[in-house]
Amino acid sequence: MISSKIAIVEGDITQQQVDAIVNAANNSLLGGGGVDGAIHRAAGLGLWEECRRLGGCQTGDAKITRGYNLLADWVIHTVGPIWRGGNFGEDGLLASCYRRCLEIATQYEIISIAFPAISTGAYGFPPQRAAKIAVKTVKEFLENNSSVEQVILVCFTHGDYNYYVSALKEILTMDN
Ligand code: AR6
Repeated sequence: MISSKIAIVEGDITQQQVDAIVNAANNSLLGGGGVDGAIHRAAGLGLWEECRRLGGCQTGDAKITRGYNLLADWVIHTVGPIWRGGNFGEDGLLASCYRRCLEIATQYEIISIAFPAISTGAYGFPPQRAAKIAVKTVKEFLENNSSVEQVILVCFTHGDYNYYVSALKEILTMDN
């Protein structure tokens, strides 16, 4: 059952005990605020030094590093779209972030992975719309790939948690 592979939790992604956590980074991959800042603080300087060697990342794409001082062995850095009203390919780019992270996870034989709500902070993507895209993209990926066994969608606020729970319920009902 796909639904048993997707968990929604409220909390801090740096505290998740998973093989990989996803970072909502920017094109430079050199750190920033929000979840990016929290991950770099928790991981330590080694993460920044490895990121520096990656040469940045395109919006909608992802790159992997080690996790350094984090509980997770890996960090998959992805760059979400900046919300510009919805007519600039934002939905597709956001879906691409989730898909690319899961593709990389598969390549690295990562079994469990935690995602933050990519683009919904500093990048201004409407959170309810982002939650629907996140849930749909993860579900579709898990239907077609079997190596990732656990996807944790980590919400920093209770409001986001409610959006995710509704989005997951909606998508699972559509299947019945
Ligand atoms: N654990 C889980 N989620 C968190 C955490 C945390 N510790 N901290 C914040 N969030 P944002 P973006 C949530 O702004 O919108 C950075 O400066 C937050 O509540 O971190 O993709 C980068 O360097 C929100 O729901 O990422 C980029 O320049 C979500 O994480 C830019 O921000 C994403 O918010 C990327 O913006």
